[in-house]
Amino acid sequence: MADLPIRPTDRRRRRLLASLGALGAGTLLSGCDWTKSQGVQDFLGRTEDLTQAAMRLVSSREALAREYPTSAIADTFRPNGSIQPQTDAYQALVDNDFADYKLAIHGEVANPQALSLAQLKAAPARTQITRHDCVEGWSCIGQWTGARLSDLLDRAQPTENAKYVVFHCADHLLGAPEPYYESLDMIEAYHPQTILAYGLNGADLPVANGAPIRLRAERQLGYKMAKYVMDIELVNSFADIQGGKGGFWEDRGYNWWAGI
Ligand SMILES: Nc1nc2c(c(=O)[nH]1)N[C@H]1C(S)=C(S)[C@@H](COP(=O)(O)O)O[C@H]1N2
Ligand SMILES: [Mo]
Repeated sequence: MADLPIRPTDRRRRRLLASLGALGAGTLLSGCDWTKSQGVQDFLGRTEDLTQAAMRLVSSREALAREYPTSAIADTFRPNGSIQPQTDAYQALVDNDFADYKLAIHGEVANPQALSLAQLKAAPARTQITRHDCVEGWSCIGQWTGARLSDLLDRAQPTENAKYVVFHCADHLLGAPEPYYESLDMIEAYHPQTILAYGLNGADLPVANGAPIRLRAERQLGYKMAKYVMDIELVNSFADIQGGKGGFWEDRGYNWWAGI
């Protein structure tokens, strides 16, 4: 019998495993890596065509992103994208130290929520030291503290129709008419390292990094981690939201699936 041809899915899996190995060996960076790391660039290039399904074949829904020792934390967490939202509404929140901030959780939920920052800080929390990987080719290690999204979603009680969690932000990146937004599926949203962070390196989250809260979804690339989250909407489809692709950068051509 002739050799069995390698199925495309096997080839993709093998390529993924190889790139995970390359990332591990070549890019164990401490602090911020300001150079365009070749490891990250190769990794991103090679994983671009991976589907979410292929990714899930090699990492379980519970697998944790790597966590680091405190010695690996960068002095300053490099800010990127919007660093100071320009709207009057956001400036008013800053001026009052976010005392008037309320996070709405709405859409496909049985029990909509409106949570103050104090309520978010009182919710079950997690602290994690992780490496953030931006598609622009830099990485940075920081310690994040925040409310576990799983607990907040449980309070809101997603309906049977809920397939995605959409994060609507305060900022208009690149002067866009509509604000930045991002989304996760329910598996990533319920992952134990998915938190709404209000703390960075033991202090309040700075405005440059997304105050008062920003998403951390540690198995995803940087652009998924929405800063300045103003409300969270559970939906069955992205079709009616902005460009319909599930995120600011997705509407401009990036992959929706940004798992690493
Ligand atoms: N609201 C909002 N969230 C955002 C962005 C942004 O411009 N606006 N940029 C994304 C990108 S590309 C990256 S790499 C990270 C940067 O987070 P940082 O500023 O804490 O480094 O935020 C992501 N989330
Ligand atoms: Mo990024």
